[in-house]
Amino acid sequence: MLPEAASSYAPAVDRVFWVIFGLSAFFFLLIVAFLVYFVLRYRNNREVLPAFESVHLEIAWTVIPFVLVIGIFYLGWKAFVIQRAVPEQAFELQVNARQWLWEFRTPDGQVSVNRVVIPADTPVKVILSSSDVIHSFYVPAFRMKMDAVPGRYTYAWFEAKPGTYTVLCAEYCGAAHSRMLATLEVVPKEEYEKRKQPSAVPAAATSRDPVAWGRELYETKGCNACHSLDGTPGVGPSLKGLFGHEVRLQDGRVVKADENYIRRSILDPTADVVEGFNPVMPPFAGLLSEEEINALIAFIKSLQ
Ligand code: HEC
Ligand SMILES: [Cu+2]
Repeated sequence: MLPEAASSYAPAVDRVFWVIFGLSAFFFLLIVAFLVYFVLRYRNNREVLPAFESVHLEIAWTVIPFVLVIGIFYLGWKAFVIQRAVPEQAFELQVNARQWLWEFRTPDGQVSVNRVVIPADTPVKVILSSSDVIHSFYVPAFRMKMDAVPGRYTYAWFEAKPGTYTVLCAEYCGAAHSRMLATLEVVPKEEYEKRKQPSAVPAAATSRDPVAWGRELYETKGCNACHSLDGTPGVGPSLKGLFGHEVRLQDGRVVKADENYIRRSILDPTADVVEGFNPVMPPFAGLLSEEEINALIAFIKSLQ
């Protein structure tokens, strides 16, 4: 009755569904059965029944639902935690949503629209962004759904068996989200290595290697005036080894330099000022396209 369960955690999600469904069906039938019984049994009864109290009954109808609800929470929590904890060394699939299509970018440089080939039996981290409005990346066969939100990155992951799966946009608040269909072609690892093709989109900027493009932007946008690549601090901190490390900020917070942090540091530098530096970096909001920001982040990531 449910769609094929094609990701590693789909059975855990289905278990929660069936438990909740089963409990709901059981109590629905029980209540309807009593309802029908009482309606028939007391249909001619005019006398007022004496008041009835039972401490045992009250304890039972408090404790039993409590145990059931906590049980549902426990199962749901277990499935949720698996979905949020991305395994190390995952294959990073960048997905950018736009009115009205999905743009995919794989670590080996494939760029494509509405169709992507990815390896099977490999943890795949989906890093979502949006160029315009909120979209929602939904793969029913994986039991996976995550919003793509303009101005930030969100993530989800899956490990799928080989097959061809449909991606839907589950954000139904605009004209054509429901037509944003894409296909994930999950193929065995060896076949993936063979099928890796150069970009399917010939368009100028989008098919460029993001790391090389990011390096070029680092120079043309003047980042090199303040940021070195060799670890020596200048006007600003060196970008070498930044990604994935912890950064101590002026206001005492310690944050992890992930994609969102780097994005914010570029677009709105005074939001997180690095300890020991003056807030002199100009904000780049509005000066870089979404693709350029992604390229700069890919470049900074490569500086390990
Ligand atoms: C005028 C000098 C200047 C320019 C130009 C500049 N920055 Fe900065 N940048 C800084 C300073 C100073 C800081 C540290 C203070 C802060 O966090 O605002 C910083 C912080 C950062 C950080 C956070 C670093 C960390 O260690 O946490 C990143 C990432 C960054 N800049 C990227 C860029 C990129 C990409 C560009 C080019 C598009 C750029 N910067 C251009 C001066 C500059
Ligand atoms: Cu959409």
